[in-house]
Amino acid sequence: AFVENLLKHPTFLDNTYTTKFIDTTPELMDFKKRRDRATKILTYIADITVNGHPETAGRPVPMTEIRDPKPPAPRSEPPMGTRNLLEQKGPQAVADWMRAQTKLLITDTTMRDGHQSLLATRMRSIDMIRVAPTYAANLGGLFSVECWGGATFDVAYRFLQECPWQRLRDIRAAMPNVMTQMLLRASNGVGYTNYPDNVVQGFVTQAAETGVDVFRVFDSLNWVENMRVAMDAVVAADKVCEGTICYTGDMLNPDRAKYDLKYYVTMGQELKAAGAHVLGLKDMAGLLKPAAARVLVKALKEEVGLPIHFHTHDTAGIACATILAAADAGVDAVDCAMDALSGNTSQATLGTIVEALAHTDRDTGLDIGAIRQISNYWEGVRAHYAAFESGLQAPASEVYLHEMPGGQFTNLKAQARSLGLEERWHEVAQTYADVNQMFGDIVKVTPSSKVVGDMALMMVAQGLNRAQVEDPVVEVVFPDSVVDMLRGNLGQPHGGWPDAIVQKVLKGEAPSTDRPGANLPPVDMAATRAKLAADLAAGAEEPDEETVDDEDLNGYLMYPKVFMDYRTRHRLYGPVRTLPTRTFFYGMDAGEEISAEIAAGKTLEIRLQAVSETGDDGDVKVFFELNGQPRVIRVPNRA
Ligand code: BTN
Ligand code: 3PY
Ligand code: ZN
Repeated sequence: AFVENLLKHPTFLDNTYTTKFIDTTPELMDFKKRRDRATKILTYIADITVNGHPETAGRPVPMTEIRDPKPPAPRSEPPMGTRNLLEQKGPQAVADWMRAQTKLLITDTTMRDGHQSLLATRMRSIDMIRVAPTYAANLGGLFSVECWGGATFDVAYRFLQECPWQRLRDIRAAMPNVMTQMLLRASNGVGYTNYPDNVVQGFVTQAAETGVDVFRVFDSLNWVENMRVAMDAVVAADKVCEGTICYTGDMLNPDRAKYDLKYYVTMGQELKAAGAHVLGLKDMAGLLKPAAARVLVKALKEEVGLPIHFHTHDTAGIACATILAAADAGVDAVDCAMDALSGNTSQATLGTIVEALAHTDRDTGLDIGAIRQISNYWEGVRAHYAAFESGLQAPASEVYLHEMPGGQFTNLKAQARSLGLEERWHEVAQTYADVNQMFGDIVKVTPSSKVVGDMALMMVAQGLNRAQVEDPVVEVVFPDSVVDMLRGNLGQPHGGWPDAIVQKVLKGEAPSTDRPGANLPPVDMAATRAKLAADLAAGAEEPDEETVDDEDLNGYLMYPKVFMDYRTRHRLYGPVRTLPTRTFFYGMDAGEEISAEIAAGKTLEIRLQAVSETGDDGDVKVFFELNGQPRVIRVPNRA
């Protein structure tokens, strides 16, 4: 009944893994524990085989003949790369080298923004870790691999039943020569709300320790004041601090003068003064047009004097053109996704940029053959995630109207569908634009983008227009996130919040204009750790289930409930992160055999023999062979 309740629980979708402790401490693994972990994994497979995975129910199914994707072989030992430079000479040397060399440097975003923007962030660690040695050997000339942060942290615990820290540690170990990169929402960490300063500092320190080399730090309202705590922590950890401008509006349009060239140059100078080694230019919605990119990049290069790293999305189909314009204007590094996970709301196509610049003075120096091989691997990986495809058919210039970030677009569309508003999507898009104007034309990126999205969905669902919402005599119940933002809890936008809407939403309550972290008391780390350990011990059946290391503590501080739910499920299902993706989402067929390396050198060979009819007690017996020995697992049929 416990399993049944858990699987029915809405947050089952947040699955996990966890036992770093066991995985990294083999001497603790006696025979009994090994058997227990195997039983847990078999229980998971049996349950999914009989009842299906709740996240894939009713969704498109991968082709039946789909094969486990095989990464291309590493061609050599990993060459020296950017990570070696960072280790030997530090972050300033990396920045100096960027400016001194002439290639267009490339970050591969496939393992973070690529799948966040195309596959609802659902890519599993095993699919990334397997190909990491090939990146190290065959694409050692990449500037960095973005593989952590943004929505991936939360989704790993919540939906994939995996520890995000372990993902990072494993990628780092498998790819020792290329810098890893993460997206950090400054004081919002990898969450949707401002955290106390010591939580942000602790998180950055841990991320640096576990394996992040480049931190792209942004604030969802472009408020530099609210970025300092995170940026200082990155600098203190001796990692590359990419202080980042979020691009919004339409810079060359005189009717959108709020975000003009001067605005961006001033912010770039503030970020430099705040300690950035590199200036990030983050066009999260794909709004920067080629002509504006030319002007903006040139001005930032000349007037800020930091190397520039440009990020954009292909939502309107123009990302390659914008990147080429930026390259012409002297941008130092750009983000692309491997071909098979590029385009639409994702990044520009990596192989295409490499080809476009070959034999020019910005030649990337990357091996197009190696890129094709790796992209073919990603094509095979993507096929396993058919359930999470958005069904987006084409790029669209409508992005210039609504300005939704690529990472939010398909998510908001899915939310609209679940509210029965799918047919009214274009109305949602227009309303999103109206809400933006109502809030004073703000930067929209996580978490401010979520607030605008909440408000827009609410208005369309309730048939309210902007004039009604702003009318002091019309009663409106605002979403909590809107109230929170206008109280000042995400910080201050350029030009402040419009008075009238603040008055109406806060009903006369005075908003705060302080940096939110200034009013949040520090978390007592020792007490929190003790409480977490005690809570975990309360339900533990084995000693390893009580362990709380620094990574766990930081996971818990970001997402207390998500973390605890993950651990509860881990207790039941064990290290399911080691299962092939097909098995994780669809279970096994009779006669099928898989292997799962549950710890270094400890591989389970699992064969599904047969599945019984449902018995009078409602249970199904699932017959396995585990390393040659017969095993039977009973699970309730809930179908
Ligand atoms: C953005 O707002 O810019 C990005 C939002 C990403 C949200 C991710 S998508 C999958 C997962 N499900 C959610 O409801 N949130 C995260
Ligand atoms: C995130 O914060 O997850 C983003 O991708 C913002 O663009
Ligand atoms: Zn992005």
